[in-house]
Amino acid sequence: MLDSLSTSLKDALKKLAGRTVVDRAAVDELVKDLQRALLSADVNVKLVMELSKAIRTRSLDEAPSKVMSVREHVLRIVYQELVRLIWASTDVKLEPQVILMAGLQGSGKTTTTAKVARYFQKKGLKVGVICADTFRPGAYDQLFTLCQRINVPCFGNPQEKDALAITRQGLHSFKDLEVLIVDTQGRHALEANLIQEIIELNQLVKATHRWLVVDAALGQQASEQARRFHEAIGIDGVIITKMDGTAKGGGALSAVAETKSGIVFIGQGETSEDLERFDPDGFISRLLGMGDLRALAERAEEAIRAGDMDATTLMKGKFTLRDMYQQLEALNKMGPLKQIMNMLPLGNMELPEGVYDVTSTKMVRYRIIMDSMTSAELDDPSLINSSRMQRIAHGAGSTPDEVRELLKYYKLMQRTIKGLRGAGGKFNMQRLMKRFSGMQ
Ligand SMILES: Nc1nc2c(ncn2[C@@H]2O[C@H](COP(=O)(O)OP(=O)(O)O)[C@@H](O)[C@H]2O)c(=O)[nH]1
Ligand SMILES: [Mg+2]
Repeated sequence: MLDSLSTSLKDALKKLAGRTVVDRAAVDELVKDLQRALLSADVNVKLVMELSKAIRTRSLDEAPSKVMSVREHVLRIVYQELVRLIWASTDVKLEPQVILMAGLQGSGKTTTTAKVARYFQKKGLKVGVICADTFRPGAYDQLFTLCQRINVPCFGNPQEKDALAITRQGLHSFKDLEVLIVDTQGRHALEANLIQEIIELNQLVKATHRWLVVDAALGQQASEQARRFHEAIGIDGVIITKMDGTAKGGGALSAVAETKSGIVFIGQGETSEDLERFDPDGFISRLLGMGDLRALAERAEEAIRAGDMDATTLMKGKFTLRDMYQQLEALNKMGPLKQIMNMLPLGNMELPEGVYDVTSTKMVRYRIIMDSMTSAELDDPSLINSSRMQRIAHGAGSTPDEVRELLKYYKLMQRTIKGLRGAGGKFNMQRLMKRFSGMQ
């Protein structure tokens, strides 16, 4: 999907690799490349200009963190601005609901109706589909066949010309099902009677959601449809179809986002499986070829939950061996520490090299050593003199050297924490992580 856009964005960013300073010429060149890529994906000129301006100013004005390379610094900004450009996603609740599908003829409504039915079916809900298209010949057969393939009941009546009557019957006969999806008719243009019919259908079915289906090939023109249907029935979600077949998807996405209608799904193929939940973060990450970052951010969040880091203790200035262990445990859950630290927006903080060196095997050893310390020693490691060290080592089947190493590491961590507190005023791991996940 959007392969050429993705390739040109990645190429543009590649040019920054190995640079040590963010200079104006490099940023200008990057911005020009980005503009070219976005415009050829049919993104609106005004949006492209706004985006370029934001990227240029932020890249030059914001101080790059010492632990981030120039490329990472700019990549992060490009990423955030692109997400902002298409930031429009909506919730899909897994509960009983009626969904009205709107859109012009040929946009992919019927195909998408089956895809959406399949989506809810896979989530374990009882789904039924109603064919309210009495305009297009063969509309019922088309929907019926698609539904048959995925084993979803389809209600319709090719003899009946009144869409409201069919829908009324459909609602009645499917009253025991949980999710009902109503496929409606579309004409070639936004005709007044088409709009009138969908208004009446919407009132009749008391739709929980009104989703608009638009063809990605429309590019930025998608916004006109989104606006018209929104005025009529209050569109609360857009599905962009045929992303697999056009280079203009970027235009459709940004145009729809601009109308403030959330994008629910993206269709990218003709079978009922070719539907993807739209999520701006993941989408842009993949576009820029940085899928890992998101996964990493998710792991960071999990670690916060699991590690239960007590930021307040750290703030109060007391940092015990117990705290250290907790920190290490939490950080280790996230994967290679160094990689994570490189991505954290730590300002101009430089972490001592040794902080990265604790492996999980080491941690197990440290845990055993700490288990043979007394409570008082854990709270106040300065109590540990050489005779205590002997005792601890003996109890843990270890050597005094290893105990000394643990204490040395503890001091290093303590200094680091103090440094963080001094540098940032406030040290709050949770906040740090939040900022980190904000750049997913
Ligand atoms: N490649 C591709 N084709 C699609 C997609 N969605 C729909 N189509 C095709 O677009 C054509 C029109 O789709 P249809 O569902 O009948 O549109 P409707 O008139 O809005 O109901 C059909 O040939 C579909 O197979 C998609 O995401 N990708
Ligand atoms: Mg149709």
